[in-house]
Amino acid sequence: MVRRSTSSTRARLSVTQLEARDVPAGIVALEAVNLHEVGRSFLYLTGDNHDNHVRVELPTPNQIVVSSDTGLLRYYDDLQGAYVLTAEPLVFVTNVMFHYPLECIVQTGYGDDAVQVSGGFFELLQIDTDNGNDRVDVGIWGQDLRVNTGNGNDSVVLQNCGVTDVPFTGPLDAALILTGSGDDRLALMGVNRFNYLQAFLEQGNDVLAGDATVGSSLSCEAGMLLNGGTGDDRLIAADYFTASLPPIVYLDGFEEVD
Ligand SMILES: [Ca+2]
Ligand SMILES: [Ca+2]
Ligand SMILES: [Ca+2]
Repeated sequence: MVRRSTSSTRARLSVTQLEARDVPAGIVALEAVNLHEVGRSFLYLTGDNHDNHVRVELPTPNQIVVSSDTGLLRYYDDLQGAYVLTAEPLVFVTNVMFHYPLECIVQTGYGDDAVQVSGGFFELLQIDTDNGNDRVDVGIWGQDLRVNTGNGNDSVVLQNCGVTDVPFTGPLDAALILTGSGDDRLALMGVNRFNYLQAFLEQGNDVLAGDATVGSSLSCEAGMLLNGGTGDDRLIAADYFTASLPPIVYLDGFEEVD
């Protein structure tokens, strides 16, 4: 009887330690699926409630580089049947032929997350960073861009979106940026070209910054809807947004314009 009691106590202690090991900080799951029958590819990156740092780069149409400063990356490709599970901080995947269109969905959950996506052509790029003070950097060519940074003091930078010499033509069909509550900053740097751009900075004292550098420009061929929301919001380098006016422009909710 004495032995059973001791064993039971040890078992409970052991279970507590295992649970702690099963949820280390910064796990990121990556699933890349090539559906070669229909010629489409999907890329899913899922973070956790800790601080996830994720970068996705497509330097060439058949190469993808995914890296993370923290945690575990898993890669699965049903076209080649390859499965890689590694705790290395960098996963470099080559010779993977991604089909177009490519859809990429990044969901990093709570925590102070950093997501960077650059290069390549995306039919859909969707980034949700949820609550926490997050940073999102996007420089892509594509058709549908959706960024939602949730609550917290977030930073979103769009740099040279829709400008590329890859063999695809046409601007981003639609871009929708939501930064939620908190004091957020949205910056458009360099040359950006959209068909229709919508940004809602929502509650908090937010900043929308254009690029005052000579040669930078913004083109929105169908329309532009930029809303600072409630709070004391500031629009910096307004010329960047107003220099080339699209047919429809709504620029509202900015108490201070530089
Ligand atoms: Ca997270
Ligand atoms: Ca956030
Ligand atoms: Ca806000």
